[in-house]
Amino acid sequence: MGTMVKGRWVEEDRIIEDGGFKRRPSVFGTSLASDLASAIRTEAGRYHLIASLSCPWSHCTIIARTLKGLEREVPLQIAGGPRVQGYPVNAGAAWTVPGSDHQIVHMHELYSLSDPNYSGRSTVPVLWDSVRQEIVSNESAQILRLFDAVPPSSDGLDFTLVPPGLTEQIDALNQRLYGDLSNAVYRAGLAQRQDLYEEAVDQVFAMLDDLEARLVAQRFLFGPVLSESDLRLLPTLLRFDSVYHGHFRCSRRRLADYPNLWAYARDLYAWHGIAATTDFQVIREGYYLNDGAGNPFGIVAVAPDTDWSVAHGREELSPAFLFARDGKPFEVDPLTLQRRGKG
Ligand SMILES: N[C@@H](CCC(=O)N[C@@H](CS)C(=O)NCC(=O)O)C(=O)O
Repeated sequence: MGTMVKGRWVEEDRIIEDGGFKRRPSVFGTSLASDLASAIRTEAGRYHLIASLSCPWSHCTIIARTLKGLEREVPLQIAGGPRVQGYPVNAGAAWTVPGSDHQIVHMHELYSLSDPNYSGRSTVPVLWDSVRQEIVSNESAQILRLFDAVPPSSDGLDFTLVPPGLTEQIDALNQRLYGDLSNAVYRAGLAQRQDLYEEAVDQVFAMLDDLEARLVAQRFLFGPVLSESDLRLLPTLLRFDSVYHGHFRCSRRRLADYPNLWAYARDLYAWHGIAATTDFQVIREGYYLNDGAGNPFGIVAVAPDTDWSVAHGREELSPAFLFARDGKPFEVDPLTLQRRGKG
């Protein structure tokens, strides 16, 4: 896969160094305007999310958009299809950039529209400002936090995934989830050296073992209340048995071999709107046809024989809660995202 040098696409891969996969830091959106979150609610249709259904970083922004009730405010453009020059924006067909007459086919064209001198990878997800004609952010962690800060609509549920008092712990766990699991599976799958591959695999399973133990007695990562860390973890679990176990050679165990983690993943999958953001066939095709070397004939693995809709039984541990913005938890029905009980 190529990259951008001074606003132009070059067919040169700079993601492998000394046999190991290095993901570059995102460069847009290093600091965001403080009024951006409220602008997202009040200026419906101004900001657009361009994201891929197979990419786990994209997936957590798509899930946050759904849980936060931003479908109308933030239109979604699905980037996907054969990667001729990186990600196509519209399955290879022309796409009119919102707020302009520009027609583009590849993601990298959006990057050079935003910054004609851009050098770096043209990754998804991207949050696009159709008024200023620029990328607001190309970092999923930042987009996720931004969506969380958007005030609720008049009839929407007011909650936060990052309550005051828990921010540091959430940040610390997110960092481990990224380094030891969500990005480590890529380091395993894209490694060009046996030792680096094995090191990454060891990290992945040490982290899964930790998470399994953490989830024995509590419903979510921070107890009975859903937090941002749960949303950061879920996309990797959704892809584990379908893709990472086989294609990325994280083959020591399957998600389905971890009773608590597997039930936890099904619990989250059942939350309002999340299943509809998940297309396992598109996920498998996205990876097997585009990500990772060693699949010269483009064979897409068949789906594992696991059923995401089997009852998870996690309500026996506790009801499900969300945090109000003042940090007080309140009970919700995960299936409808409606408040339960009084208040
Ligand atoms: N730090 C970024 C990473 C995003 C990322 O690496 N996305 C991958 C797809 S899963 C991508 O767009 N790769 C294309 C490329 O590197 O050229 C984020 O979390 O938003």
